[in-house]
Amino acid sequence: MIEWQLIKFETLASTNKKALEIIDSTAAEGTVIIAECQTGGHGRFGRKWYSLRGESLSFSVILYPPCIDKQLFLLPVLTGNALTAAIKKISGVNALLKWPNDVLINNKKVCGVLIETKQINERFAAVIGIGINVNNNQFPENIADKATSIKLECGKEVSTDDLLNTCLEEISQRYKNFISGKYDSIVQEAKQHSALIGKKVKIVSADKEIFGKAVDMDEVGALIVKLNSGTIQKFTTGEINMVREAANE
Ligand code: BT5
Repeated sequence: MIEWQLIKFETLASTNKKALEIIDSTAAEGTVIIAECQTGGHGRFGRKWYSLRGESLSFSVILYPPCIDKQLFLLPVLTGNALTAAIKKISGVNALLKWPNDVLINNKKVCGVLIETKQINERFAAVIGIGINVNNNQFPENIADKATSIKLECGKEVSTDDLLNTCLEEISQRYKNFISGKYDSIVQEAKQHSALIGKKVKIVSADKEIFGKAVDMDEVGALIVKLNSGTIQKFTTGEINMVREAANE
């Protein structure tokens, strides 16, 4: 199991940014950077991540995965699995994984995951940034119709400390499987909680929009899509800007 070492800050621009900075100064595996308030939290492609003091949980976990091969695409998947399990344990609410990096409750986003990597000499480092809407009652107008919080879904306040500890326990268990090459257990778990498999999807990649049906996930966490043309295509995390359920498209 990972030995977690928590470093808490009152305010940071971004926990991922801080984690990437301290990796250079020998941060141990299992270092967790937590901020009560983030002033510049970000998602993928520089998109903004909203977090509020006292309502959101924002943290970044530093890991040094031994393999730097395509199995790394399983990191966001195992993280999503862990978050889904932690939310269920803490609140009883069922959450689903929206590949590649979102966790949804009732089709609304409750967590976002941003993984950033860095090569330091021979060592490969991964910063797993996690944002969870915990006790939020409302959201900025531009995300109000697509965001939710655990409290809004289960009807009660949730302790951010308990949630953090549960998330770390769940990540630890799954990272152990990852390290020992039990990739299949990660993929199987993700398939059980997938918000996309079996659904029509619209995938935005570079400037292209691709329509099809998500049919499966492969052994390294790539989404397998049957395109409307009939062709089967695999998508890996890095190349995708956005995936949306596309009921009527
Ligand atoms: C993500 O990006 O969902 C990854 C978010 C990761 C945030 C954590 S917080 C700790 C660590 N430090 C950081 O600086 N980041 C990480 P992406 O898939 O690009 O989604 C971003 C989009 O989600 C935005 O463009 C909004 O539409 C939406 N969004 C922003 N804030 C949200 C929120 N609080 N709840 C739900 N949706 C949100």
